[in-house]
Amino acid sequence: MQPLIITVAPTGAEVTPDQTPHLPYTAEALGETAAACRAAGAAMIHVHGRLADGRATQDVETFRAFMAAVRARCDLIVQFSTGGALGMTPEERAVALELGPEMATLTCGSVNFGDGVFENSFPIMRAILARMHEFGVVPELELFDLGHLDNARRLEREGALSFPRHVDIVLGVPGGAEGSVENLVDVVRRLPAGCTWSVAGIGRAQLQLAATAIAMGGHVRVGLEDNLYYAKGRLARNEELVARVARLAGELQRPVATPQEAREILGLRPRTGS
Ligand code: KMH
Ligand code: ZN
Repeated sequence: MQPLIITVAPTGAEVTPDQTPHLPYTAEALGETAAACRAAGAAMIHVHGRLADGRATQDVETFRAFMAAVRARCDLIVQFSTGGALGMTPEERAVALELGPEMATLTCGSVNFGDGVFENSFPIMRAILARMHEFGVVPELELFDLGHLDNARRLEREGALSFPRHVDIVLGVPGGAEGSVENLVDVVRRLPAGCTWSVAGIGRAQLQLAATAIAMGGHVRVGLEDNLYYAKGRLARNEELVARVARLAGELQRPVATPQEAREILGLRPRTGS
């Protein structure tokens, strides 16, 4: 099996600072969290922007400062969100790609998201992909529902996307595919040859699906964007969630990837300087 790539999604767009004292929503806090998660075993960081008061933003200058704060402290792969927050326009979501992060997410279809809708029509997906191509950003395909893989294959047939790709299977969003081992196995079984994959289990599904992915040879995403708790009633710090996955991998005799090993696995260029 490949070394395990652990991605941390430390902030997201929907979690608010009043829900947890551990949300790193400033550049300084994000940088410190990145360094702590790197030390705990993470290889990649999934970045959302926040304003000083904690509100979500996809603004270029915020992403510039957040990326610099991470890069000043560690060598994690920096992956930008293009999902942003519910209700943002596609242009707003994709504007910071001009900074050329190594990777960015592409959600492969619309999905109910709590009481709202996370909108990803084909025109939106094509526009975000075109911007990624323009700035040489490698997409990570986010699948929130079982038909999203079929949407990605349609984009491939159109020539907008090529496989194999790295795919993140997000399970347990209220409105998306349930966070079950059955759903994970179903999607993994249908992935095109050569794809690598990770699972992001939402809420209580995070731990069980992380353990399953380690055993299956996949990769894992954890963090407060997806799950606020370390255990019932006990709020988590991002680095604790990363460290627990790294320990589980150790018990299962699966090595944990450094960022440079993860770059090789994901076909990214080796990082030189900042
Ligand atoms: N905030 C969610 C509506 C992504 O980062 O690419 C979408 C999201 C996906 O978080
Ligand atoms: Zn996200």
